[in-house]
Amino acid sequence: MSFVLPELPYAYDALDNYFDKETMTIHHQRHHQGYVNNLNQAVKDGGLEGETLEDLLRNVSKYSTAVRNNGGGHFNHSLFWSILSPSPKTAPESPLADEINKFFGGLDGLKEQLTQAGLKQFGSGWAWLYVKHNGTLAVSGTANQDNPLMDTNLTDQGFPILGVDVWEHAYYLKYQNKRADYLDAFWSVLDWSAVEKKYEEVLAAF
Ligand code: MN3
Repeated sequence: MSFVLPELPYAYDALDNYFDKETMTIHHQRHHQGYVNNLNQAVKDGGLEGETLEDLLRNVSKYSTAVRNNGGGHFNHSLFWSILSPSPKTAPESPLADEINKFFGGLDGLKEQLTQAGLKQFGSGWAWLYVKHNGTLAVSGTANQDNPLMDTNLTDQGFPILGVDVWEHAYYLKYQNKRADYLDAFWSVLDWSAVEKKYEEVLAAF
């Protein structure tokens, strides 16, 4: 069973005021498709057919760089598309909102920390809100296509529930070098109902 590119749950131009159609099309059809294709090849080369994506990432230190980069690329982008919406829920509710208040002093505090994690990432990478293995919430940035699921992350391990792509391919056509403007736009298309759903899935798996 090969990995497949998930369809976007909205049209390529649906987020157009914030994320333009051309960027969304290239990002999904070429970048993400490329990670899927290369992951399938890397899984075949490594004799890893049948492993779930999550299990590959949890044990990624044992596998090739191609599994790490492309498995991360597939997982990260699948999460990213799923938390965006043209008609987003603009703030979380309890219980996630309570935890955000507890760890970040409110939604604005979380947005500030995530934005800083994205801005500080030198070169390509991601900024994350994730649930640590002890159940607490945390923010981190990772390079390339790494994420908090990976066992190569020694200090920031857990289950990502919100990720924002800060590779230039995610914003350069519309925002050029202005990563801060792109990160600002991200909050306008982030659907908190999708993040709440991820959070509930993670808690249910504890
Ligand atoms: Mn990307």
